[in-house]
Amino acid sequence: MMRPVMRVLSELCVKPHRVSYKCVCVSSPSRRQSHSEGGLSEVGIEDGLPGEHVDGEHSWMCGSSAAVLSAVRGNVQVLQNFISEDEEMAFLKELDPGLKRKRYEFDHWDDAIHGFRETERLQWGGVCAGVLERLRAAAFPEGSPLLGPVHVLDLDKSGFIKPHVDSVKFCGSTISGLSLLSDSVMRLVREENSADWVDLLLTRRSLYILKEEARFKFTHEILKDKDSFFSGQRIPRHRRIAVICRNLPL
Ligand SMILES: O=C(O)CCC(=O)C(=O)O
Repeated sequence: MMRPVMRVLSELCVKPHRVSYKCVCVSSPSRRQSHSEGGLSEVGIEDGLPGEHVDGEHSWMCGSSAAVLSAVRGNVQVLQNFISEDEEMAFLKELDPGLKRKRYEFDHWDDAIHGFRETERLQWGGVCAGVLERLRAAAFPEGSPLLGPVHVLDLDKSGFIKPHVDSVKFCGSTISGLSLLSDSVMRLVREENSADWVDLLLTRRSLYILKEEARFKFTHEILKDKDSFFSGQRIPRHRRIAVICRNLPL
């Protein structure tokens, strides 16, 4: 029987997506690479296109074209240093004892995620409850009904999340997650044209917000350590814990 927690990622919110992203770009695109064969080009930090970046987004977002960046702009955001080191410690203190009693799983039934353990949590201690209040205020429209339990996803250093599209059936317009313990790269690839991609640099202690089209018209994934590059720069992936909130469908 499927355990209740497994339903959160696999049944309620995630529809695994097996379209051939890999043949487009197996490793993170790099400025040093030629993308002519795969038809990829990159708009990133050093392209000298100041008009393509707003509010310092070049430090956390790059993509295959100015058009794809425009398409997701407004529906993706990464707020760096959203929590302090002390707040990160508070989450670890609450979460680690429970997580450490579980084993990382490497053979998920639907193959969407590899090397993970997870839990849900409804009640939080003071510091974490305060951070979650801040997260909700930053990420969700006022009054938007939220999925009660917060989803906690612990990826082993060798773990990764494959490209998938979130199901609209059980989750609303927005997903927002805190990244603890490690930087990572989240890649979005347009479902209808896999040459269109956007990479988000999720720095340790940042908050990401994904909304609307960015969730439903693009797949998202967390890159494995060996593929973890952002705008040509290596982003080592260590163990990473994501604390994820979602709203309910209207
Ligand atoms: O680990 C993360 O932050 C991403 C989780 C995810 O892909 C999802 O919940 O759909």
